[in-house]
Amino acid sequence: MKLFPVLVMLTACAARPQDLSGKMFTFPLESNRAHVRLNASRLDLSSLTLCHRSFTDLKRDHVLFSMATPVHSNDFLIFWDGTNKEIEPHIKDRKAEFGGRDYKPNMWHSICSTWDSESGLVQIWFNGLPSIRKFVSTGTNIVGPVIIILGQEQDSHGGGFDIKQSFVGMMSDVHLWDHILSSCEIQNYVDELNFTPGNVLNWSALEFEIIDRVLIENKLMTCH
Ligand SMILES: *[C@@H]1O[C@H](CO)[C@@H](O)[C@H](O)[C@H]1NC(C)=O
Ligand SMILES: *[C@@H]1O[C@H](CO)[C@@H](O)[C@H](O)[C@H]1NC(C)=O
Ligand SMILES: [Ca+2]
Repeated sequence: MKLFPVLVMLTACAARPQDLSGKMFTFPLESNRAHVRLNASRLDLSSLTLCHRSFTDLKRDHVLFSMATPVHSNDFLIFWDGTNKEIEPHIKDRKAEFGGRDYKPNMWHSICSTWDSESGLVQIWFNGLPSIRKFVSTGTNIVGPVIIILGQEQDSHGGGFDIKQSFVGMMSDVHLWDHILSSCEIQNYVDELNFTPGNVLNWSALEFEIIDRVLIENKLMTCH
């Protein structure tokens, strides 16, 4: 009899989106468990833009964003390859490699990635600087019961974490749109000016669940 009100309360908490403006997730230790699971409200994407800011001192491989479906564990993954010093967007288990980016430790980096299923082209904007557009995967949408995770890289749908690919540091301003943003919209995101929040993932109305040691803290600002 006592269970009923408790269950109602938990459901209400899980369903309520939170405004994380001015906040960040802090991933304070290396683990194969700590992560944040995000709930996307709609998913059938024929094109997309993902933007996020991250701050780390990791030199090894690490994940920045991991979206898996039962069919593709790397349906949409943003990964830093520490050996080859490349940012790698993976789409439908295929990857493109972008080297030559000044991915300095201990500072915020804004990374936006765009992809379109018709052309199959992926492009990244690293701190507002565009890459070339490379072919990765064409034809089919990203569709289905997706699981989106920050902090860990999925080798299976919702699991298969590897401590050597985990993220340690801070992450903020994660937005996902179901279309390709213009370069001006991306620049506004990078400069933290007015931009339309993501309509798939909206940092100002984020539904998420924290598993293990991840904290929500005020975003670090530099003193002007
Ligand atoms: C995600 O959010 C949608 C819309 O609010 C909701 O219907 C769905 O049950 C949620 N899914 C999970 C796994 O929490
Ligand atoms: C994002 O969330 C904010 C705060 O809840 C809301 O005002 C805005 O309309 C949302 N934007 C989108 C595109 O969902
Ligand atoms: Ca892995």
